[in-house]
Amino acid sequence: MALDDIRRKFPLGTGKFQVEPIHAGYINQTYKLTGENSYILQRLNKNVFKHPETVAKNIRAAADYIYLHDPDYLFLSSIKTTSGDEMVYDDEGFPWRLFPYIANTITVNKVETEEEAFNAASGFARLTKKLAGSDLTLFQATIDRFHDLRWRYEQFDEALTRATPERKEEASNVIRTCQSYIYLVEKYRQVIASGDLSLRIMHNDTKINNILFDATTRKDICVIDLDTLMPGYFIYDLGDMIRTFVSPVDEEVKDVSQIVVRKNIYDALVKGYLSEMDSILTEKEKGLIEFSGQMMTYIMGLRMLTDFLNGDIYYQTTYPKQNLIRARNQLRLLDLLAGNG
Ligand code: GN1
Ligand code: MG
Repeated sequence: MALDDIRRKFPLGTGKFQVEPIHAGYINQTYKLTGENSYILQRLNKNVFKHPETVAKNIRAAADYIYLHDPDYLFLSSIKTTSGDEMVYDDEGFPWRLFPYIANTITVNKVETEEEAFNAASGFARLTKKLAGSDLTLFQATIDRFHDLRWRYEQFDEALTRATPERKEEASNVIRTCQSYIYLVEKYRQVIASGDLSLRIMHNDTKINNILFDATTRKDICVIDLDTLMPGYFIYDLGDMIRTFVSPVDEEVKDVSQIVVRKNIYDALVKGYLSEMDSILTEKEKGLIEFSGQMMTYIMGLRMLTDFLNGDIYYQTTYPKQNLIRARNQLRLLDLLAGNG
C-alpha cells in the first residue's frame, strides 16, 4: 500500500500534500505531510511494539482523561481514520497513525541553555502531573519490562554468549565497563523491592528530542512520542532527561571527549522537574534523583551494546558500529555522572 493510499483512509479532504520523511527517532518511520493543514504520518514499528493496539489504547485513555479534566492542556493524540479506527494497517501488517502537525515548533537533539532544560523538564513533568488522577488500570505496558534494569542486564549477558568473536573483540572495552557497573543493577533491585517508588503514568522516553519547542521563544509546547506512555516510575523520566540534557553533544557524537556533564544544566532540569513534581514526589523518591540519571544512562548503554552484540537488530543504524559508538558514549557519560571521569 502506497503512502497515498494510507493517508486517504484519514479525514484529510482532497487537497494535495507534499510528503517528506523526518529522520528522528530510532524506532518508527515518520513523514510530514505539508498542505493547507499539515500532519505527521507515522508507521509504528510492529517488531518493537508487538501490540500496537495497546499503544493506541493508552494514548486514547490519556487523551480522554485530559479532555475531561484539563481541556486546555495540549496533548497530542492521534486523529482517527474516516471509519473511526485508531490506525491503518498496511499490506505488511504495519500500523500507521496520523497526528496534527504543530506549526512553528522545533525539536532539538541537545540542550543549549538552562532555560531550555528547565522548560523541557517541566514540560515532561506536567504530563505526569496532569495524568496523576487517572486510573492506572486503564493503561498497559506497551513493551514489557521496558526499563527493568535486571532484565536488560540479563539480555546483555545472553547477547554476550551469542555474539560473534569479532563483535565481542571490537566491544571489549565497553563490555568491561558495563560489567563494572553491575552494582547499579543491585541498587535497582533494592530500590524496587523497598516499595519506595510509586507507579504513575510516565512518558518513559523523555529524551530531549521528544518535546516540541516554540521555534521563536523556545518555550516547551507539548511532549511527543507517546508510544511508551504507560505505568512506570519517576526515575525513568527524570533519569532519561539527565541522560540526554546534560551533555553539550548528542548521543551519536563520534568524539567521546566532547561529552561532559554541565552542572548548571543538570541543576536547571532538576529544578524544572520539581517545579511541577515537588508536591507529588515523596522525600524518599527525591532521594533517588542522582540514581535516576545513572540508572537510565546505564540501561541505555546496556541496550545499545546488547543490540551491537546481537548484530544490530533493534535500533535503526546508518553505519557499522553505530550502536557500539552509542553505547560507548553512554558509558562515558555514566563514568562522569558516577564520579569516575
Ligand atoms: C528509542 O524512538 P526513540 O528514538 O525516541 C528508544 C528509547 C531510547 C532511545 C535512545 C521504544 O527512542 O528507549 O532511549 O531510542 N525507544 C524504544 O535514544 O525502544
Ligand atoms: Mg522519539
